[in-house]
Amino acid sequence: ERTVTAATAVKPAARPVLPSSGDAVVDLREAIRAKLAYVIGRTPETARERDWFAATALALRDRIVEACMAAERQVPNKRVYYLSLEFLIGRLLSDAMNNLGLVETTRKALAELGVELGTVEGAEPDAALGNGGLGRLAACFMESMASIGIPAFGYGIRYDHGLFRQSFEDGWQREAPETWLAEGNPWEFARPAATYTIGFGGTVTMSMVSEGVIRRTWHPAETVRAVAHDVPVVGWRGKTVNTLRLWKAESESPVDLGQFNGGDHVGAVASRMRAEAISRVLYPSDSSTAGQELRLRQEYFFTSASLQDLVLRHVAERGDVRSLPDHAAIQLNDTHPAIAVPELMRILLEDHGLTWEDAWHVTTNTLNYTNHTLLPEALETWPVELMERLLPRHMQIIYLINWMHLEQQGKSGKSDAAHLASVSLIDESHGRRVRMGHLAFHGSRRVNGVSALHTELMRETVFADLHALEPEKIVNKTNGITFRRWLHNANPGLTKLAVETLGEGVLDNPELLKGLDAYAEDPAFVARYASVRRGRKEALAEVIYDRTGVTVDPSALFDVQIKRIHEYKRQLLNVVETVALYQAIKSEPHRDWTPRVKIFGGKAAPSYTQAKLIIKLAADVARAVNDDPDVADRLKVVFLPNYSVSLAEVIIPAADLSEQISTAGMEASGTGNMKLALNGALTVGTLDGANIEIRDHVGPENIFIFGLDAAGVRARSAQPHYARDAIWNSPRLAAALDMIASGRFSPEEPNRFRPLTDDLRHRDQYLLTCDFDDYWRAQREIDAAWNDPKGWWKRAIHNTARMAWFSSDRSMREYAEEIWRVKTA
Ligand code: B1H
Repeated sequence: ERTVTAATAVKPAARPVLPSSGDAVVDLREAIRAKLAYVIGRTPETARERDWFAATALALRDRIVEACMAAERQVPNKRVYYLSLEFLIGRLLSDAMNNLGLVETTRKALAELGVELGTVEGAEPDAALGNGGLGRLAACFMESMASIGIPAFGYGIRYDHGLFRQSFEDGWQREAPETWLAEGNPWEFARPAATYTIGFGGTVTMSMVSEGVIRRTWHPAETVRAVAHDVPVVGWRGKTVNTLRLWKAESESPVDLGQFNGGDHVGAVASRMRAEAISRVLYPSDSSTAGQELRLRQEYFFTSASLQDLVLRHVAERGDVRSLPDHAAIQLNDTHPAIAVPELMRILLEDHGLTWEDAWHVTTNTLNYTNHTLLPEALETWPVELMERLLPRHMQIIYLINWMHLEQQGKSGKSDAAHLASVSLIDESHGRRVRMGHLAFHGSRRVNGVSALHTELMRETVFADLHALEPEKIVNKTNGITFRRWLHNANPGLTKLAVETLGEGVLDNPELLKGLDAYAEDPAFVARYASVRRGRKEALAEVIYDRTGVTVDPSALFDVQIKRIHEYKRQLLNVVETVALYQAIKSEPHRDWTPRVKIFGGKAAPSYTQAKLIIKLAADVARAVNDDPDVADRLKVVFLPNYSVSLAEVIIPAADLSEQISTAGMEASGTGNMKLALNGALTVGTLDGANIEIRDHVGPENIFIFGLDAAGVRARSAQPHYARDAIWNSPRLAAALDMIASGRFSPEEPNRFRPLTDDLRHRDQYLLTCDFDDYWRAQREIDAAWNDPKGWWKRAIHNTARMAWFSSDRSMREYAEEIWRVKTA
């Protein structure tokens, strides 16, 4: 299956380059000491935490390189290329140590140097090169591909600034730039040799190559260089090392000396600034499109660099570009790289001289597309006028693809205007715009959704007409999460308990977690499981106190909603229920209310006014509730600032209850829901996204489902005045809304929350009012369940035991078999 070619004939060293003392701890200790001295330029006495982190990361990176070289360097039969504008990888140190089996070795090596491992881990900045679930999924997939032996490259952008840092000023979100690269990145290798030229703008000329054969050539007006920076991704037990290749934008000429010498010092670097702007910052919008020119430049920049790179590699290894589909599978993570369709066509036509038919065959047998959302505001379309200006050749190719596509419809007798308008790659309903979803769909071999429900809705809604033309094209690939990060690393206590109960094998095969079902009522096991949770809750209580000043009782129910702030995710439903609960406690202060801590975390897009107001409401409600002596310790509300991957790793093992309460049909999958259930939090959720499959796996008795399902949402949305009616029928909801609208939580600005309450009363697009009463019912059922600890722990343990299917290893095996047709190790 694997062959060696001339390109790799020079055998690299198969053994470590450094001499070994025979003692792993001593070797690593000395390696770290050497990095500190010779790379960082510090002594153990003068080193800061950040220096120790860099030295440790550099020493471990050597081990990753050695693992990579130790494996025979052969050309794999087929590689996967995962193109994503986002990779939300977070910290890499514990990942690397764990997968190399070096956690204890590193701990001891650092201890001998007088440094604590936890401190060093804490000094690593998060690589927040993503917004939320879509970017984190790409990171989990990269780790899983390396762990199950799929040869893969991830391709993305090396943003100087990842997702903004969030703080609260009197409860209002403030954004500050994130600076993860300020002190360099010890994990990456700059690869200036892998540099490509990316064009923008300009003109297209035509020339006659031979009788009747016309060649079009693009002459860009502006060019930018894409420089590769590689981060090695080491798999479980160090088996495979893959590469995350991130492109940095650089100018062709750093400074215009003529302008500089003429005294225009700013103008002299203007074109450099314009070029470098492309990889400067991650767009902070999740589930909606930015729609700006710079965003399209980012999309084309990284897509073109990635395709040039992989085509060059293919031709070097195999000689003929026509065999690309046999040796490469390209996955487009949402439509952000959908420009790959015309760009691959252009490369094949212009650089390799393929005929249109051959180029189309190669393209549509190499590309695949994952859709992540059906929300209309997130479906990318670009104005034709902008595309013509920025990417004139691509626009021509898109027109030609579309012309042939529509022509084909005519030939099959489907030429009515409504059908053609619906399947066309160009939307002509409000100005002319290119539909990137349609383009990706038409140019791909397989198109997948990310949960069973979402995939079904894709077939029924946005892609219904395209689906009818090619009914085999859409497949489902339910999302997953990497258990190495979200169980083994984030929750070592629970992992140790699982290993001691089930054996080491559970680390390699999560299906063995099912064995925990037998212990769900075993008093000794339950006591240990509960004590692990208690430890994590105490740790989280400390973090909460440090970051918010609020004291919480670790024996209370920790009720967690952590995710991007978005109206469809309905944090507002949770806050309104909090207000209703507050009113109920106030009116019966002596009842035995179940003590709860409502914990929120998540960022709002900086321009998303309504989402920011929801954060402010949560903060104002928190202030009122936390200070009210009538409530005492029975209800606390906290909003942790700057939610991130590393904060998620602290919150998730401490959660008792997981809030997954999106409007049914709107959350494509969710992956936080999987992380929380795996760690034993019970879910309160709607029948949306992967919640449905989680229910199927953990059992309906171990999850709290409420509210309308997707069909119910569709039906209710069609009814006039549904919000008014729902509020009329729910005195509890009406009272909570009145309290918020009255200014009770914002006496300094009584009308502050009117935009929220008015919207609920008059529009309520996300049907919060319709689901409120059933949500309240579910929450009170949860109160009662919490008061039966045996029953609660039994359910929690069943959750941990039955979540194995949600491993991203399973997702990646499904992609490998059914989409990529690539062998796993
Ligand atoms: C998801 C996005 C997204 N879906 C546009 N769509 C973006 C759309 O910057 N943009 O323009 C950024 C992100 N993100 C999420 O993907 C879904 O909402 C989740 O339900 C899903 O679990 C996740 C991974 O599939």
